[in-house]
This record gives sequence, structure tokens and C-alpha cells, in this order.
Amino acid sequence: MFATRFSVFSVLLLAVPTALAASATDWRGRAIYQLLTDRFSLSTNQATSCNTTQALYCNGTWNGITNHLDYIQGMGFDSIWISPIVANVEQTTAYGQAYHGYWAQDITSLNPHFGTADDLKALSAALHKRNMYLMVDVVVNHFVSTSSVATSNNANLDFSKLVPFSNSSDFHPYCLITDYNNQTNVEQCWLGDQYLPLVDLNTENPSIVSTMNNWIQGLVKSYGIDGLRIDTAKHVRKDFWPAFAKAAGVFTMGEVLIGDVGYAAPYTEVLDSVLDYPNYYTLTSAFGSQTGNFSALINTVTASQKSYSTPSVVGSFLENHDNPRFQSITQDISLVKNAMTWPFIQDGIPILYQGQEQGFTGGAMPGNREALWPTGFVTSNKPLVTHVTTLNAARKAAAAANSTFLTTPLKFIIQQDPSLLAVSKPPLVALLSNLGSNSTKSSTWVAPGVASANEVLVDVLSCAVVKADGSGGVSVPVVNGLPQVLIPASALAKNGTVCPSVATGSSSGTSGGGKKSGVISIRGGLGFGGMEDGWVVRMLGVVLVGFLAQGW
Ligand code: ABC
Ligand code: CA
Repeated sequence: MFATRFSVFSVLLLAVPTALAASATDWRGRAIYQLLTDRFSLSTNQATSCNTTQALYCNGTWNGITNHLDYIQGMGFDSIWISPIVANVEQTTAYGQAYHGYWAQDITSLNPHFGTADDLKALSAALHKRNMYLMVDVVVNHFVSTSSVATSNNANLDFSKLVPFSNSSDFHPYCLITDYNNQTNVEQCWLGDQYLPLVDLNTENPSIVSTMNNWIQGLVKSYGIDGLRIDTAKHVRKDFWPAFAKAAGVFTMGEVLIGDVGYAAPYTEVLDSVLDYPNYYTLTSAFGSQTGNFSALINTVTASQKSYSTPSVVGSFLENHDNPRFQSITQDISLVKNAMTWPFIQDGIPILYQGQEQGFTGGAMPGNREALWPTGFVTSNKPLVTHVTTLNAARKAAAAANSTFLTTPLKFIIQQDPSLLAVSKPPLVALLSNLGSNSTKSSTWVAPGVASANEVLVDVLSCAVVKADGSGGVSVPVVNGLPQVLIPASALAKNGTVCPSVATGSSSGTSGGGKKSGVISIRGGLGFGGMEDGWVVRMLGVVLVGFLAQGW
């Protein structure tokens, strides 16, 4: 009797939809590892090579990701962003195959190259077991027709294989985007070109709108998705998004590819957040050379702090799959380390694109879409793996030490030397520069009032100790152009992984950001607000349902 009840109950447990309905608040303290499903890990035989130039499938899979979550979590990331999951065109087009997943043909089926529905569910479950989140890339704006012949109107395209919209009238009439200053043109004309037009969905049609909203609701539930990266968000009218986001019921981050904060900001009103492209451009140029300009970076941050609805949840990144990697601009290790530090000390959610930690140098797409598996997922003797692991741990330690760390806007501390940048985000102080590793100039960051009087701080990147003066100021000489990230010694745990020999913090709690920061911890039992607690409450709910169903 008990055995029967127990097995039925177990089945119920397994059938739990793993969606946690994660909100922007749930995501705020997280760090995202962006991976391209086709290029992260094969299911087996990691010896196979992948030629990016050919732009063909290289056969990475969801199972491959599931098998390498230790690699991602070991660096301190507690969420992943994966490529679009739906079925794409199978043809080899003028621009290769749809290995990136952005050329949808049937949004009601999964991309068979990446695995089965069970594989994707297993990935989602494996992530949730580690208290990690799953962000899925989704495309509303366009599909790709099976026949990509050069055309001057959409009558030449074959719509019959597009699911669930198989009539030409489901799409805007053919016109390629020609004027980025004309928003109607941006929204209703087509991306791509005559060799591969991206068939633009008629997102003004109410029945299409409701189909898309139902679709996203089902997708999120079926695969336990915790957040969405929304492709081409600026190519769909803004007032489409609130109902779509509501139907999804999870955190949404829109891709609005633009350098202008004024253009991007309104999208933070209709979605939870955007990828912080304006910051990406000024970040890249600030640290891309010794002559980079910090004032442009300061200006974009200041503008976005004023105009983004919630600056603490925008996506902060240095690299992605659409732009040349930072190391294709410079390989000066000090500049690279400074630039990489930025997204982790900035106000938003840090995002690291796969391969950056391994020092990949690919240029414009498709060169920047290198497969990761040839590295063997090795982390030892990889300076940038160490760098990013420390940065994640430092951010977690700062958040654990000060409950307002994540929501306090960073402040710039003006430096006399134009090659230096100092940022305060209590309890963290970031000291950055673009002097480069060969500079012989002697420079010193001067940051008054950033700590308590005589407080002992630690540069987590070198474990050097810095003592604040009687007014809480620090004065720190630059060494080899390297960045420094200062955290109070008391915020680092003596038995943690970050500079334990100089840490003075107690051994309990999460400070010190140990490697297992993603492991579920039930803080103080069933408290309120934390994602971990929500997860426990849901599990208990399931237990209850299981018992009730059995008439207990
Ligand atoms: C393929 C080939 C390319 C070839 C292209 C025609 O076709 O790979 O070599 O040049 C997917 C694939 C791509 C593929 C495209 C098109 O589809 O990944 O490999 O390119 O078939 C998203 C995704 C991206 C994805 C798509 C399409 C959209 O992240 O991976 O691409 O689903 C526009 C969109 C943006 C899109 C991007 C690729 O194109 O807005 O959503 N990304 C200006 C415009 C932007 C425009 C950008 C690039 O140019 O304003 O809207 O992005 O065309 C700043 C300015 C910006 C300016 C930038 C360049 O400079 O402020 O305005 O952006 O300073
Ligand atoms: Ca559109």
C-alpha cells in the first residue's frame, strides 16, 4: 500500500513543472553565462573540430550543456542563456546553416539538432537542481522562409512550411529595412537582405498577437524556463511587449541593438530589462586601447542610471555572438582584465559570453562563434577563468555583506589622471585603468570616503591588503595597469575561496563566494523573498498535492 502511494507520489514529484516564475528581483543577484547551444558542448567525442567560417552546424546539444554545468557553475555563474530552441530552416542558405537558431520555421517544434524535448527538460531540471536559472532566447519578429531566392516581393517566398503562420498575409509586405531613423520602417520592414530575407511577422494582427502570447506561455511552462532573452525587440512595436511578457510570466531582457540610451530606455518600460548596448560600446572603446575615453563611458552610465526603469537588472556585457570579441581589438592582458571586470562591478546583471574566459579572439561574426569543446573545458592555468571566478565571488560577497549593494547605483570618483577610473558601490570599490600592461607611468587612484575610517580592504584580484585612512579614503598605486577590486576584509570569509589568508569575516554565510555559491541553501528555513524559499514552498506544495491525491 505504502509502496503504491510512494510510487505515485514519486511520479507526481517528477512531473512537477520546473518553472519557478522567476522575476526581475529573483534575477538581480545572478550572473549569466551566455552560450551558443551548437557551439558549447557535443554530447560525446569532444575531439571533433568546428570551422566557424563555414557557418554550418557543429553539433553541440542540450545534453552537452547538461554534462558541463560544473564548468559553468564552478566559475560562479548561476544561470545560462541558451540559443533559440525552436525548429529552424534546414537548408544551407547564402549565410550557411541555422546553427545559431535565429531562423525559425516552426515555433511549435524543437530544433532537432539540439536534442529532444526530454533532453531540454533534463537540462532545465539539472539547472534547477543546482539552483541555476535557464534563460532562453526567443524570436518574435521574424521567421525564415524555406525558399530564400532573391525576391522583390513576398509572393516569391514559400510560406507553406512556416508554422503556425503559413499565409503570406500573416507577414508584413516585403520591404527591407532601409531607414533606421524611421521606426515604422524598423518595425514593419524586414531584416536580412535579398539573399536571406527575414520574413517579418505581422505583430499588429490581434489573432497573431494572441497566438504568440499563448505560444510563449506554453513554452515557458513546458520547459521550465526562468527568463527570456528577446531577440530583435526594437523591430516589434513597443506596445506588443507587455502582454507577451505577462503571458511568459518570467523575467524578460530585450535585445535593443543601439548605442543611444535615449532610444533603449523606453524598452525598459515594456520589458523588465534590455541588454545594455549603449554601455557595451563605450566600455569597448574605453578599454580597447591606451587612448580610450572614460568620459563617454561615464556619460552613458550616468544617462542610463537616470533613464532605465531598473538599472540593476539590465544585462551588462563585454562580448556576445554578434560582435567582434574584445581580444580581437586588444590582447593586452591588463586592458582585457580591466574591461572584463566592468560588467561585474556595474549596476546590472553580468553576462559573460562563452569562450571569453578561455581567451578566445574571434572577430566579426561568424568568426566570434568558436566552439568551446576544443578547450577540453580545462580551467587550470587559465588566467581569465580565475579572473571571472574571482569577480563572481567578489560580487556575491559584496551582496552578502550589504543588502543594498545590488540596488545602489554606482558612483564615479573623479580622478585627476584621465587613464584612471574609480567606482564606488558600497561595500565595493573598483579601481580601473587603461594604462595597459607596459605603461611605465606612475599613477595612483585616489578615492576619498569610500570605506569606514581605517577599514582594512582587500584587492580580491591580487589579495593585497589596502588600509583606508582615518576618513575612509584610499590611495592606491597602479601596478602593471591591472584592475583592483576592493572589498572589506570583513566581507570575505576566512574559510572562503577569495583571499582566505587575509579575510577576517566569519566562516558562516555566503561571504567569500565559495565555488558552490549556486547550491541550494535554505537560509533560516522558510523565510520570505528568496528564490530558494520559493522553491522549497513549491516542493512542499507538491508534497501536499501528492498526499491529498492519495486521500491522506
Ligand atoms: C547573417 C550573417 C552575417 C551577414 C548577415 C546579413 O546574415 O552571419 O555575416 O552579414 C542571425 C544570425 C546571424 C545572421 C542574421 C541574419 O541572423 O545570428 O548570423 O547574419 O540572417 C539579433 C541576434 C542575431 C541574429 C538576429 C536575427 C538578430 O542577436 O544573432 O542574427 O534573428 C540588427 C538587429 C539586431 C540583430 C542584428 C544582427 O541586426 O537590430 O536585433 N541581432 C545597427 C542597427 C541595428 C542592427 C545593427 C547590425 O546595425 O541599428 O538594429 O542590428 O546590422 C551603433 C549604433 C547602432 C548600430 C551599431 C552597428 O552601431 O548605435 O544603431 O546598429 O553605434
Ligand atoms: Ca518587425
